[in-house]
Amino acid sequence: MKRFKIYLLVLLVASVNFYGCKTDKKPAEDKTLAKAEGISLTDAEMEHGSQIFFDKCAGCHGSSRKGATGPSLLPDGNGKDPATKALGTAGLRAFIENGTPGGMPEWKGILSDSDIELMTRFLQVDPPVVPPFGLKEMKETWKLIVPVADRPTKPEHNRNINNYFGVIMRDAGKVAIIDGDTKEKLVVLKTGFAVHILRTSASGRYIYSVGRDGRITMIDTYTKVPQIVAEVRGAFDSRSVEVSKYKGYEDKYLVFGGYSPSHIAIMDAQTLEPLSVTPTAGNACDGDKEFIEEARVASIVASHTDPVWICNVKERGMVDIVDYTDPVHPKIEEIPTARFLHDGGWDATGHYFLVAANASNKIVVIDVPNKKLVKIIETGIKPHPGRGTNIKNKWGSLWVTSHLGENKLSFIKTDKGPGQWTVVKEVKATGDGGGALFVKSHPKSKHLWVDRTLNPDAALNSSVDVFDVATLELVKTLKAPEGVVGRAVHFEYNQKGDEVWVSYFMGEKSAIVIYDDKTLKVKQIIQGDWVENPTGKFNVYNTTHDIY
Ligand code: DHE
Repeated sequence: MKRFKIYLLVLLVASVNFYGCKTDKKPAEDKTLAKAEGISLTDAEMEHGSQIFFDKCAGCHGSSRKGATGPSLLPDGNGKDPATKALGTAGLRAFIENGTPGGMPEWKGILSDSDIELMTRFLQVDPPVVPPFGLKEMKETWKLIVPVADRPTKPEHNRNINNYFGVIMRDAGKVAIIDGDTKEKLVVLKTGFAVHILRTSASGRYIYSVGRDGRITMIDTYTKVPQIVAEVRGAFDSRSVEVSKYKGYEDKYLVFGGYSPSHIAIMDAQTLEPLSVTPTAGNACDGDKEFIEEARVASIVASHTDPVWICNVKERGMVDIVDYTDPVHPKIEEIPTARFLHDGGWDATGHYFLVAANASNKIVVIDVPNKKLVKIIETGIKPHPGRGTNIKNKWGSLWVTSHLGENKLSFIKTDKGPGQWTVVKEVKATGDGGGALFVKSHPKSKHLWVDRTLNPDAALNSSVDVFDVATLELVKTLKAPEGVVGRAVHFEYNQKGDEVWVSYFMGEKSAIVIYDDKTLKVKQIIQGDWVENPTGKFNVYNTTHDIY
């Protein structure tokens, strides 16, 4: 039995009406009962169960429990996955406590016994309904803190913004801005519940964060100390945000991907004023005409060659090419691919986009300028590339993915010639099992880095492997340095491409460890009260120019 420890930490929000949606209302009185055969929940229990589900389960099972990377969890089943009523209280408890070999974490010891008992009942009654959240609701949450006219027209400092790093402190709901040249922490800003990713504007001036509360926060780096200049909530739950990068549209528009409700929202990138919302519900990609209401928007990338974003609609397996020339009425072309789309990135030319259909064990390749599906490639169990990474060696130009479900790095040839769009090489990392989340290299580097964050073996999840780009042989396994205790996750290079920053989270001594990419020696360890479970790190230059 796989023994994943803490996957998503306990983050309780005092009072909620829907998953993570804060209200000022007092907790509901315990009178209305949600009922199924022999099962009942008070309103307060329903609310608490919803919050636990949102924090810990919705990412894989879907907010409306219809299933995604994990199976559906509906009282009467969905014709494919078993009915939760049939699994019953004892069956559900066994799954929740022990996890599954398919990758579900083991929640015993993380959730209290009474919360596990509550979840066995919560999962046997109908899921709560997602209330509407459209343009009107979005506009009500919009806060323009510093109007454009009141912002500086040039930097108020002599620092190199291009080498700033935005670092997510997930559990604290904060983003730290660090000067990558001096390694000084410039500021730690409160950005919302469980921030997930950061992206930068095409000019590099603004950093945008998005979190699991659907909140987008816009940070200006021109001020002496970076500051929040606007905020908006795009949905109840989300994971992705991106900006317009095509010539003539720099710093103009922002796109937001809603998990719940599932939609694509476009905002003004200078102010975050919401401009339009397009729901993503629709038929699935595989032609069976199954209509999918919860069609969450997973990764989004911005094209440098056309005025479009590529938005990946997870449950439907649709790649949506969103033309933002008219942001109020965006033209969206859908390309049917494979379920369930998750994370991905550009090939080295910026012409092709590769995305993991993780539950189908596939990587989908899209020719973006021609809006065409090129190929669907079988790679391994649950590919999880992050944005992937591009390297070049005797096998050609290769885009790399790691896997969550098995110990495998797959190298897909992206340049023309024999073997294009096939896996030309596979390599194993140290030890057994999967659990890898991210890979990273840099055009100037001779190294390829991979983590094993969700591997149950503490020795593996706290270390990273470094491979030689030319030979694809393992160069070294780097253990967590002394004084650092946690799981290693996610990599980012500095602007020059000679340092690698690694986060250590979910342990007693969080840190950001900076390695010299040439010597693989530790250059600096960033720790302190403010370094709380760091996750993603985003260098302004690399994020703006999609260097990975
Ligand atoms: Fe992520 C990227 C969704 C769990 C850290 N994560 C993404 C993206 C998606 C996603 C759709 C791509 C965004 C893009 O490119 O536009 N992640 C999800 C989930 O649904 C999931 C499985 C469960 C959940 O409830 O969130 C999940 N992710 C995690 C984690 O547990 C991680 C390790 C820590 C955390 O934040 O909870 C984590 N995800 C990240 C990071 C990225 C990311 C650091 C950005 C990678 C990059 O280099 O761009």
